[in-house]
Amino acid sequence: MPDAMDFLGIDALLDDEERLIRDTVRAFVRDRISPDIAQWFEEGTLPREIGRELGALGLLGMHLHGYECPGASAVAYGIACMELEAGDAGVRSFASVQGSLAMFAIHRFGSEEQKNEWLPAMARGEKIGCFGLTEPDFGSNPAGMRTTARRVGSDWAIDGTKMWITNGSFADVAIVWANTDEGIAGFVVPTTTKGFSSNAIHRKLSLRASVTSELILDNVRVPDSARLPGARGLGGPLACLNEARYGIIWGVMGAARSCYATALEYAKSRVQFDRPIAGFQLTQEKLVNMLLELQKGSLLALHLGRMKDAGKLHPTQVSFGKLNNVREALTIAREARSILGANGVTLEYPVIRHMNNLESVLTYEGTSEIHLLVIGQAITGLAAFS
Ligand code: TGC
Ligand code: FAD
Repeated sequence: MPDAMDFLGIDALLDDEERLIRDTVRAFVRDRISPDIAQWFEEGTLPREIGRELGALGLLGMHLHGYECPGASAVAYGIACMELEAGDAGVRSFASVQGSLAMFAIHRFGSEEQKNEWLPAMARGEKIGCFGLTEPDFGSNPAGMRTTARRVGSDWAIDGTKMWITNGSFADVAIVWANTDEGIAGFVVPTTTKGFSSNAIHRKLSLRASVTSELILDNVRVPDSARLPGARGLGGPLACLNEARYGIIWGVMGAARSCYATALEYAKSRVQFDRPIAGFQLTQEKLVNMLLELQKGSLLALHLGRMKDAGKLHPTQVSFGKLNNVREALTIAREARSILGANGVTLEYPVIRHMNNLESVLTYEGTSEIHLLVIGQAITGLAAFS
C-alpha cells in the first residue's frame, strides 16, 4: 500500500545526498524550530541567532559557489526550503532573503571586493542581509520606483523609502535598488551608514516569525565601490527574484505537507457521531484533494529543480511553479483548518499559522495575479500588465 505521506513514491526520485540534506534540515526544524515557533509567532519575533544556526548548517547561500558557500544543487536547495517552511515560512523567508536575494545579488552582480567582503560572513550567518526593492507606492510595478541615487563627486547619494523589507531591522547590509541617470542600479549599503534608518512593521497577522521593515534612506552617501557593477536596469533585481521564487515553489509544499499531516492525524483520532471524522466521505474528499495537490506540487517542484540544475529553467516557468504551488498550498491549508474545527483556529496546531503565512507568500515575490499575467504573456505574446 502506498505511503499516505508519499503516495507516489517521490522519495525514490531523490539521490542519497538529497535525502541526507532533507533529513538534516528536518531534524533541525524538529529540534530547533517546532518547539518554539508558536511562541515566536505569537510574540512576532524570530531570534537573530537562528541566522548563525542556519549558516552552520550551510543553508545560507546554499546554491552559490565559492566564497565559503556550499555550492549545492538547485534541487538540494529546494529540499532545504521545503523542510524549513514545513517549520514556518518565516524561517524559510529568512534563508530566501539572505541567500537568494541579498547574497545572490552580490554573487551575480558584485565586484570581487564586494564578494570577498560580504559573502563568507553572510554564508556563516554572521552578517545579515536584506533586499530593498518594494516601495510604498510601487509593489507589483517596481519599474516606477522613486528611490534615486545621484552622483556627488565620486560618491552616490541615495534618497527614498523601501517598504515591507524582510530582515530590514536587523540587517547589517541592505541591497538597495535605485533609479540613476543610467537606469535602475543596485547598491550594497551597510545599515550603519549615516542617513540609513529602519522601522519595524507591526500588527502583521501573517509571517509573524519574520521581521518586516520600512527602510528610509535620507541622503545616504556611499562610494562608487558600493554600486553593483554588473546590474543594469530592472533585469538586475528581477534576476534575483527568480532565485527566491524558485525556493518558494518548494517551500510552500513544506507548509502544505505540515497541514495535510496534521489534518490526517487529527481526522483519524477525532470522534464525532461515534466514529472518527476521517470515516466520513466529506472528510475523505478533503484529505484526498489535499494529497493530490500536495503530490502534484511536489513533483512540479522537483521537475523544475531538475530543469534548473540542467540550466534550462526559464523565468516564466518559475512563475508557473510559484503561481500553482502557492495557490494550492493555500487551498490545502484552508481545507486542513476546516478539518480541525475549532482547534484549527489556535496556535496549538500549525495549520492556521501556515495558512496565514501563505497569504503573504501569495503576495510577495510577485503576486499570483502578476505570475498569471507573466504566463499569459508567454502563451499569447500579449502583455496585459497595463
Ligand atoms: P519588463 O519590461 O517585462 O522587464 C524589464 C527587464 O527585466 C527583464 N526581466 C527579467 N529578468 C530576469 N528575470 C525575470 N523574471 C525577468 N522579468 C523581466 C526583461 O527582460 C527586461 O530586461 P531588458 O534588458 O529588456 O531591460 O518589466 P515590467 O516593468 O513590464 O515588469 C514586469 C513584471 C510586472 C513581471 C515585474 O515588474 C515583476 O515581476 N513585478 C513583481 C515585483 C516583485 O515580484 N517584487 C518582489 C519584491 S522582493 C520580495 O517580495 C521579497 S519577499 C521576501 C521573502 O522571500 O521572504
Ligand atoms: P500591489 O502591487 O499594490 O497589488 C495590490 C493588488 O493589485 C494585488 O492583488 C495585485 O496582484 C494587483 N495588481 C497589481 N498590478 C496588477 C495588474 N497589472 N494586473 C492585475 N492585478 C494587479 N519586498 C521587497 O522588496 N523585499 C522584501 O524583503 C519583501 N518582503 C516582504 C515580506 C512580507 C511579509 C510582505 C507581505 C511583502 C514583502 N515584500 C518585500 C513586498 C512584496 O514584494 C509586495 O508586497 C508585492 O510585490 C506586491 O506589492 P504591493 O503589496 O504593493 O501590492
